Parts: sequence; structure tokens; C-alpha cells
Amino acid sequence: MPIYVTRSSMPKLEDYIEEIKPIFESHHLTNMGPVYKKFQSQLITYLNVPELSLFVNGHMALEMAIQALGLKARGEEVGGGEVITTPFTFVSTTHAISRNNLKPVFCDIDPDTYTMDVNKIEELITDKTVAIIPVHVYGNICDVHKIETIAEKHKLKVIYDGAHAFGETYLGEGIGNFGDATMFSFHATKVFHSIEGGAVAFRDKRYGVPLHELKNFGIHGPEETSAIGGNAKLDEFRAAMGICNLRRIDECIAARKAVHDRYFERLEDVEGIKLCKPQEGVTPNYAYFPVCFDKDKFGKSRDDVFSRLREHDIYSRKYFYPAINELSCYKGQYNMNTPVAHDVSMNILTLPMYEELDLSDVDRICDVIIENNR
Ligand code: T4K
Repeated sequence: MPIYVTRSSMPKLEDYIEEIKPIFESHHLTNMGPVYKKFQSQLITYLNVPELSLFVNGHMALEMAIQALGLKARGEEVGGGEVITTPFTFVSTTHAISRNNLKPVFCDIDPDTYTMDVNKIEELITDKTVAIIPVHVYGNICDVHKIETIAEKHKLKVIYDGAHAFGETYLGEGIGNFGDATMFSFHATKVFHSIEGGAVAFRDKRYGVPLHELKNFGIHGPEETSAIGGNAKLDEFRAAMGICNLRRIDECIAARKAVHDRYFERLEDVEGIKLCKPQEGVTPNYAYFPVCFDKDKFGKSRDDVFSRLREHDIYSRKYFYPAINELSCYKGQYNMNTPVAHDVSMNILTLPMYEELDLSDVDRICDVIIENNR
């Protein structure tokens, strides 16, 4: 059996059937029905956030959060708004900025957490900057307090891409409580999923109506459409999957922790391999297991290890290579001065990580990696 980078967690089929029965009976399939509302309310409790709006996926959630916070309009006021963001992420983050006609300004990353280097943000702020969009990449939490201080000083909005940070807490607070808004992804490959799905958590109640309406074409009432929205509604069947998976999220995270701990035990002391250290004050969700290779010390490059794992039917992934400012759709158009992001993207590999991954398979993966060193 090949081992892929991840494998969706599944609820019991009977649980899902039980949850979708009322949908069949009511014929209410979508457009923010009762299952959507039940899922929303359960998530507000689990994530410990005041407000939450659900979307068909994380990408549309982020695109519409940018629109709902009025960044595009603010950008027009200042003659083309700039958004400071990270080049070390999935391409969705940057696309969400660009598709709102805003300009991404790439800030380099911290070499240990791979999140935005907060000491490099202020030098990128201009009179056109309207917001900061950092990413809690791999579930590593950004320096939220420093980012808040910078944002307050320069009157900037902050939207976190928390696609990888579902259920995490920082100093006891749900991670969705920082910044003006936080996006979560519920894609099938995530720690928690609703097949496809996503959400925006926010504190300021004023964002609730625009977020709700934008995902439904901007319709305000039967005879009034007040904004140019789209269609990004989470349907009832996906909401039902989310409800089933939420019931078992704690056991799912506990199983991932066992996988994480075994990888750590096996790889922590290997010369030339760098692992992400636990972050102080953070309750992690074990979303990914990234490993950074130093070819000079380890003896083989990231690409060598990637190929060798493939020979053994083990499919690790180069999340996130290339860095976003090196992709053909962005290359040369925006700042490229992000050497740390470049180096990390050249040397990083995310190893298989999922609930059902057997610890004997983790050992096998580590054996292949370590043997590779000989
Ligand atoms: N921001 C960040 C930082 C993100 O990482 C993402 C998404 C977003 C924003 C946008 O959120 P969404 O709009 O997606 O909600 C995957 C996911 O599609 C994507 O959600 C994710 N980040 C990204 C990092 O990875 P691929 O193209 O690498 O996935 P794929 O199809 O190769 O799947 C990887 C492995 O997962 C497969 O080898 C097997 C397993 N798998 C896959 C699927 C689709 C399953 O077990 N079940 C499945 O249904 O993009």
C-alpha cells in the first residue's frame, strides 16, 4: 500500500447517514439551512471564537474576508493597496490578495517557525499598505502580539490565513481571536474537514452581515443586492460531514500527536535534519510534519530524500516549493528579496501525517530517510 502525505479522517458511515437523514427528509440542501447553522454554532464553541461565518472552502473564505473588511476599497483610496504577506505558503493566500486587485508585498520568514519574520514587516510598510496577511504555516503560530502592535501603530488590518491552525490555542485563547479575522480551511486533507469547507472567525460583529451576504451573491433581501458577491456557500451535506468529524476531533489530534512524537524521537538527533520545535504557549494540532535538510551535514539533499522515499512507495510532498514569488504567475512582478523563504522552500519536505498512519510505518519512513544518509 502506498503511503501518501496525508489521508482524510473519516467518521463512521452510520454516523454520517444518521446526520444526513434530516436533509433527505426536508429537501433543504443548501443556502444556510439548519445543518449549516448547527455546524456553525458547534464550531463557535469548539474554536472558542465570538463570531464565525462558514464557506464552501478556505480559499473563498479568505477572498471574501478581504472583501468584507473593505481592503479593496481602502486600496483604491490610496491608489492601489498593498498587502504585506508571506511567500512561504500555499498559493491560495497570494491568489486571494491578487484576485481582490491588491498587490502582494512579500515579507521574508523566520528560519525556525517559517512564519512571517516580524522584524522585517515595518520596512515594507508604505503609504499604500492596507493590511497584513500572515499565515500560521503548518500550524506554527505567528508572533500575533508583535503583529498586533505593528498593525495598531500603522492602522492596518490583519487577516490570518489559519488554514493549518484549526483548533489551536495560544496562551489559552482560540487562535481565531487574533487580528481582525482568521480563515480556517476544512479541506479533506486537513486535520479537520467537511470534505471541502472553510470559515472566517472574527470579533467585530459588523463583519457578520457582509460575510454572510458576499457568499450569497451579495444579496441583501428579496429585492436588493447591495454588494458584488459570489457563490461560496457551504451546503448541508458538507456541514453534516463537519458535524460528524467534529465529534471525533480530539481523538484524531491525539492519534496525530503519537505520529508526531514518534517522528520526533527518531529524527530529532539526526545531524543535518531540522524539525519544528514545540512553540511555547501553543496547543498544537499536529497538522503537518515538516523536515528541513541541510545537505552539507546530512549528506543528501531534500530532493534526494524525496526520490528515495518514492522508490519505497512513500509520497512525501514539497510543501511549499517553489516560494510563491518564484511561481510563473508572480515571478518578477513583486519583491523577490526573501532569501530565507527561498532556502527553506529548497530544503523542506513534509512527511506523511494522518490519523491512521501506523507507528510501524513511521518507523519505516524514518528508516528510509536515515539509511539515505549512509
Ligand atoms: N491557505 C493555505 C496556507 C493552504 O494550505 C490552503 C490549502 C488554503 C489557504 C486554501 O484552503 P482550501 O480552499 O483548500 O480549503 C492540498 C489541498 O487541496 C489544499 O487544501 C491545501 N491547502 C494544500 C496544502 O494541499 P494538493 O493539491 O497538494 O492535494 P492532493 O490532492 O495532492 O492531496 C494530497 C494527499 O491527500 C493525496 O496524496 C491523498 C490525500 N487525500 C487527498 C484528497 C483530495 C485524501 O486522503 N483525500 C482526499 O480527498 O492540495
